[in-house]
Amino acid sequence: MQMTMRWFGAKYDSVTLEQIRQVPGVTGVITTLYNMLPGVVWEAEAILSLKKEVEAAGLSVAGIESVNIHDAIKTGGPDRDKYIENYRTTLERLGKADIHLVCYNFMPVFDWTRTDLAKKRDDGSTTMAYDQKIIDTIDPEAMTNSIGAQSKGYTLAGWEPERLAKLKELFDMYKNIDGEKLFANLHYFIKAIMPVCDTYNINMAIHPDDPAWPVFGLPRIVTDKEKLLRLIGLSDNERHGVTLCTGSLGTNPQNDIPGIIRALKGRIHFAHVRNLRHNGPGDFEESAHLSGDGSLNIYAIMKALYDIGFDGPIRPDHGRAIWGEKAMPGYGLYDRALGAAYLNGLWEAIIQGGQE
Ligand SMILES: [Mn+2]
Repeated sequence: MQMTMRWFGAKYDSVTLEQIRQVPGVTGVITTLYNMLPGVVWEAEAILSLKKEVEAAGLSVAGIESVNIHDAIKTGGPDRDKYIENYRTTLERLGKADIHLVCYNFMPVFDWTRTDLAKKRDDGSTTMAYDQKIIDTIDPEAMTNSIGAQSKGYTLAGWEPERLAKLKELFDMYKNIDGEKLFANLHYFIKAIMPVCDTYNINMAIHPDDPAWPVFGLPRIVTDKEKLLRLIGLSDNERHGVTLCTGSLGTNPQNDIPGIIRALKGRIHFAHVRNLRHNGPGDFEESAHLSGDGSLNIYAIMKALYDIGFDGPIRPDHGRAIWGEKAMPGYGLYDRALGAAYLNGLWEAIIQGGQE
């Protein structure tokens, strides 16, 4: 595996490439052209200059998270072929720039949902949290406004204000889209892009839905082992794979994550490994990575990844806000660096333990 951290670009991120370079064992970043709205074709020059900037800092571009999918593709709208063609062109340009991993999601309207971006924990740190009881009392607009108000001025990934300004329109687009239609639209998209992925050796890694159940009545199709296996079955092509996100799948305590990892052998192209603590049904908060701080067994997760021969990038995903750091919620340097070091330690112990 390759240990990485997400980096949003010099204009958007409070963390620098120079800082990331000093986290032991981190050799690459997962990045994106953060100002690109879903549907637009990425300029080859912009891709190359991003790559040059990362490499000048002594790191590699291990993958792109994300190239976002236009709502016309997700809803199967009349102009979806135009947007799929744009997506194919972007993939082609990424491939030509020697970038071979793309993470994306197929969630309607919202990329991810939280009710609190800075919940205070006992140790004085703050973290992102979700409570279904709160969601049940508000409407999507109230949640969007509350997320915006808590974002500390940062643009949050997947919460593009330009898109969410048209929230009502977006919900109307998905009015007649149930899980089956969404799944069929994903199938159409995968079939259309696989030939380009073959030509340029690009692994596509779909991110699970977060949280792993329907929010505001919007359908969810990537939430558990059964759905993941059905999804993988859409194409025999191994380039069609998943981002194994423990924090998203882990929102449902019924999900046996090491079991899911073993079932997806060969199709996990990218891993987000973090922990969370369940406080009650539909109520969780993002904890420190350490197994003892949350509800997931992170050792068992890393061991399962090792056992299936996982060799893609891993990132510690989110972190808590600690030591007074001012950063985008979930994406400060300190706790993610602790997370990366911990995951690297587990990996080393697994390898060395196996040699005894
Ligand atoms: Mn994730």
